[in-house]
Amino acid sequence: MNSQPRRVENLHTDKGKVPVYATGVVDQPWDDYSADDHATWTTLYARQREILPGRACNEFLDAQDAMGMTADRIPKFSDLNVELGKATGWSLIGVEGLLPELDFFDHLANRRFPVTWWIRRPDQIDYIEEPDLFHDLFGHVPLLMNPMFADYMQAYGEGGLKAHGIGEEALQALTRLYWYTVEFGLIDTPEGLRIYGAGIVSSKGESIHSLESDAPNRIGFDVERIMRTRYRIDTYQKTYFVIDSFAQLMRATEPDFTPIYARLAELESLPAGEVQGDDRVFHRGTGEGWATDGDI
Ligand code: HBI
Ligand code: FE
Repeated sequence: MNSQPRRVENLHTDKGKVPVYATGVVDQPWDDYSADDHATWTTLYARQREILPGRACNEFLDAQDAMGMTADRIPKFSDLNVELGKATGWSLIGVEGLLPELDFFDHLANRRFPVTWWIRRPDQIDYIEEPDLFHDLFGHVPLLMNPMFADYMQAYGEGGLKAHGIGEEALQALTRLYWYTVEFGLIDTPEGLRIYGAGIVSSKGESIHSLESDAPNRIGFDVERIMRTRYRIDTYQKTYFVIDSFAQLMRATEPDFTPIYARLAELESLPAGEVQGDDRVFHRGTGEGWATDGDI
């Protein structure tokens, strides 16, 4: 009987929520999932797949189907690893939850994606503050089937290991890059604006808000602009960055970031919700498409 891994809750202290990091890799205790756990997966999966066609990019939806993810029950990491291994050489490992950056980067650099082994409780079905199995498995894993995105994720991990050696500003810059692409990224496609970020596709409210609300800014992808931009973790995003393709993401990680970090160290960070003069604004309202000068 493998020891049932403990669910590591964030420590709630008088200074607020302090994430408790546990870096161990745990086997997915698939036989121990309760009927409630599978029912939570089914409810969330069906709810998201109800609204994502036409909102999530086709690469996400097609990959999710291709790898055999269904609403029926919580997928087995071992089953998904067969498909992932064939497609891009990635594999899933079970973890307790958030990992210290260095551990996280090392896994990504070696094409291992850490997935939280436990799923939220029924009373948390609409919102949970930390990444659970649904966020990781439903949100992050399908795009690892896409070769270009899979390459970006590994390059991101390698960049993270380098940044860890450089210092805090470099780490902060990379965390913002992850946040505004992997977690909350949008992509411009011939069919229109679509979602690829895991934090959006795993949230019903934000899947609708990110594309259809007039509140947030939608700005053309620019690595330095992203690395300067602060973000909020407790509300819908005030700014989304829009890529033209996954190839654009991959190209962005090719240069050495050291000169960028040096420039950033001289600049103020930017608030999450403001448009800057030279931003490429993706204009909504009068149909989709890049705003022409002056109509920002
Ligand atoms: N740990 N398990 C896990 N999953 C994440 O997505 C994750 C993490 N640790 C750090 C982290 N993400 C972010 O700070 C990245 O920007 C590094
Ligand atoms: Fe995430």
